Amino acid sequence: MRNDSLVIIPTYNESTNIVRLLRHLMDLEPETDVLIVDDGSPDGTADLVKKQKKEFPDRIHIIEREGKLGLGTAYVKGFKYALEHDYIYICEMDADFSHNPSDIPRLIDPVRNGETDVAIGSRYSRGISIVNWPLRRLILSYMANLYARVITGIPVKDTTAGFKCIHRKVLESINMERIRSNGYAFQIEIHFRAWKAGFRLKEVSIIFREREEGVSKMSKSIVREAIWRVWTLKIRSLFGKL
Ligand SMILES: Nc1nc2c(ncn2[C@@H]2O[C@H](COP(=O)(O)OP(=O)(O)O)[C@@H](O)[C@H]2O)c(=O)[nH]1
Ligand SMILES: [Mg+2]
Repeated sequence: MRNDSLVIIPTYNESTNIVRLLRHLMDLEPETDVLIVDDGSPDGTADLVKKQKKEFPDRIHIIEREGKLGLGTAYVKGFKYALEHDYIYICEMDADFSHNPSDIPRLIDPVRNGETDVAIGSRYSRGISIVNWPLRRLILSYMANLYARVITGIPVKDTTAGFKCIHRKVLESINMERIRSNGYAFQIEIHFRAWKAGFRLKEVSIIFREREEGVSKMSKSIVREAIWRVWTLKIRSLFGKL
């Protein structure tokens, strides 16, 4: 019997984080299952996951892809897996401890008790709760969020948040084949589609910490994608073609 919640974690070269993270997640109460979507990490992340899986064969799952195909398509794979395997509460999370695994129950709870359909771990709902980011990165993220919010109208402060819990009915209503974004824009797109479909979004304040191990995979092209993508989303929705 599987648990009713699944935490999906895309990974690319997270060997310095993944073992500790999985241990932490396996200790959570109530229990949740975990799905790692690894893009053929050259550092052997997938092998470490498979080793841990031996201890928790029913709770740790892994999808291995051939190469670095991006965050968006990794999540789409993960969402499809979650729906096929009847999970009800489906979470997104990074592997680098920027998201505190202990916050997972705080995201699942409001969805489970019917308070909201999507619970978003927010860095901007109570001032700014980000630790160890250089000012440049903070300003970039803050401005990107403001920009995305003003253009799309999504009623949340942290539109690019990658830490959340989504009820399966939201994912069932979204046509995954139409999702085109791959980086930060992917998070904006999920929030936009959920909100336009009439679902409720709620921000849960979290503290976000910059990774201490491994390296960031953010790139200029991911930022550029987000700049354009908000306009396409907005315009398509105006013409009823989301
Ligand atoms: N499967 C997969 N995971 C990725 C890819 N790019 C980034 N990730 C993972 O996505 C999460 C967030 O990426 P990160 O590099 O920390 O981005 P940042 O937090 O914006 O600096 C981490 O768990 C990464 O390992 C990718 O192309 N494929
Ligand atoms: Mg990170």
